[in-house]
Amino acid sequence: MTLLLPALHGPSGRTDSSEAVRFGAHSLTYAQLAAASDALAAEIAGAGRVAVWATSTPWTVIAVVAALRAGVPAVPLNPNTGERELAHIVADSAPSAVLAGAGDTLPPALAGLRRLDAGTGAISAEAISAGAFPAEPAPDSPALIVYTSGTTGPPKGAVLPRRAIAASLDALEDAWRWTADDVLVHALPLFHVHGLILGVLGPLRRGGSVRHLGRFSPEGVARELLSGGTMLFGVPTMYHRLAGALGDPAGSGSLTKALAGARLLVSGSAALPVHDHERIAAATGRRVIERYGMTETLMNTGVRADGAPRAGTVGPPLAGVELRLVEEDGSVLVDPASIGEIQVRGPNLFTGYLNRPDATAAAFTEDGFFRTGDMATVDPDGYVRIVGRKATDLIKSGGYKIGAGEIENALLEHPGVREAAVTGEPDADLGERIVAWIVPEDPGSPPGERELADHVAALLAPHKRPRAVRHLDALPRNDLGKIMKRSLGVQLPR
Ligand code: MCA
Ligand code: AMP
Repeated sequence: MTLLLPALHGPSGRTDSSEAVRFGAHSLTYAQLAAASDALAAEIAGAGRVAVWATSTPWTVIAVVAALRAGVPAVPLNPNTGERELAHIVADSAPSAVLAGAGDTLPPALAGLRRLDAGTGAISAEAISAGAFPAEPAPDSPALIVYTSGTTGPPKGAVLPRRAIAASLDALEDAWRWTADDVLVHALPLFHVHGLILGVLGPLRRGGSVRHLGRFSPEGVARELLSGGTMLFGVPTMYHRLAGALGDPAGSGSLTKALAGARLLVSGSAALPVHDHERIAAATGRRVIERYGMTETLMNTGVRADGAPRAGTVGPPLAGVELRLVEEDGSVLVDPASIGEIQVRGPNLFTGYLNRPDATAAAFTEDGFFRTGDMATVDPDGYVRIVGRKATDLIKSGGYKIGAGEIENALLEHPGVREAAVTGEPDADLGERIVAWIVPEDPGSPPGERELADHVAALLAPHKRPRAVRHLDALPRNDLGKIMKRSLGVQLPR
């Protein structure tokens, strides 16, 4: 059976001293990562599911690799998650333990769980004895459960099987000629697909390495790319900030050199504006390539390393991915140049939403295609162009997907809010910024912008906080009482 991480768990794994991961001054070789994760795996073997306190540290890598080694599904948790969202995720995923770093302080919502700290301790002699770990679990067995927002209600847990991770990473290997010699640089959070699966499991599956910046900064990107980094992964907000830094006369020299010298600059999670593409190309002579994915589908399309990057396109379907555009009535588009919803099928897909058979059934067509909700056209050479989203109630801000409904519910819990509607507005840095339209309980003393932002951050997560609050006397509603968001000046998909 093919192993998910052969470089760590295979008979000819990399037990040498080559670097696997580096976070600032803290790095782990393949041998150290294998020993530390095996030690933790021995402790969690047989557990039903484990949560991982997914800080941007080597502890998260050890914990996730340990869970994969033990064949125990892992639920990565955003350490900034607010109390309401965290309580939902814990109740829904019912982990039997939480894996964290030794110094981490965990919130009360996790207090009832057995805590195991990821350490760099070596595996015990007993655990190392033959049979301590199961063989590679079945390809369809769950590896990770990643929570993702929908238009309404709390986030849903997307169950990602091992075969989806392996298939998607191998399709990227093919598209990008990704090898063990690559050193990936990024600063993405480790509780989503982009940062964790592509950004950590990607290098580990290839036997290469990753350098995580801890926190994004153009200086950090320049430093790591100039000292051996070959690839950069980021969300459009990061490329927007890099484009800005390139235009800054003070210190842009090393960044220009760093970006110009990288083998591959890859953007994903949201659309990279053409303006930022062009600013980076003009300053460095290098073009950023885009790939298109989703928590539920992992990666669907991508511009190939030897392909022609074109601003505004996300490239052709990756190996093994069937992609089609459909009309509103579900019929497959005959003219791909007209706009349709993207549907995908392939080994890269999730198996369903945890505890949500209704949502899972609604997400798939009868013939097994996943309805992405993304609207696109296809160029004559097969390059996909995403032109918008079906749902206006999904907001992409800083590369995070956020449902308007969950923020509206949180706002309505504030005593000063009588009615609330949330929209996304174009934002040069974040792509979209969250705007809250509220009818205050007392128009004479409405809750302040900061107060509402803190309220949402504490209940849900800081990236879900409104960046602007607008007061209204009443929300515009149609005859059925439904809020007419178009009247709030929301930018709808073209
Ligand atoms: C701010 N903060 C607060 C508040 N305001 N905390 C509590 N209450 C508040 N009111 C904190 C934040 O938690 C954060 O803390 C810090 O202040 C800065 O927050 P913010 O300004 O919002 O963010 P930023 O620093 O400007 O971040 C921009 C970013 C970020 C770095 C681009 O948005 C980001 O990392 N985006 C990546 C999203 C991503 O990975 N998406 C992938 C999912 P602290 O300092 O502790 O952080 S999509 C996916 O996976 C699919 C498959 C795909 O296609 O890729
Ligand atoms: P998430 O559900 O957080 O994984 O986000 C997935 C969504 O991000 C997709 O459905 C798209 O709307 C969007 N997305 C991801 N990559 C791209 C891209 N390269 N260009 C445009 N949108 C993207």
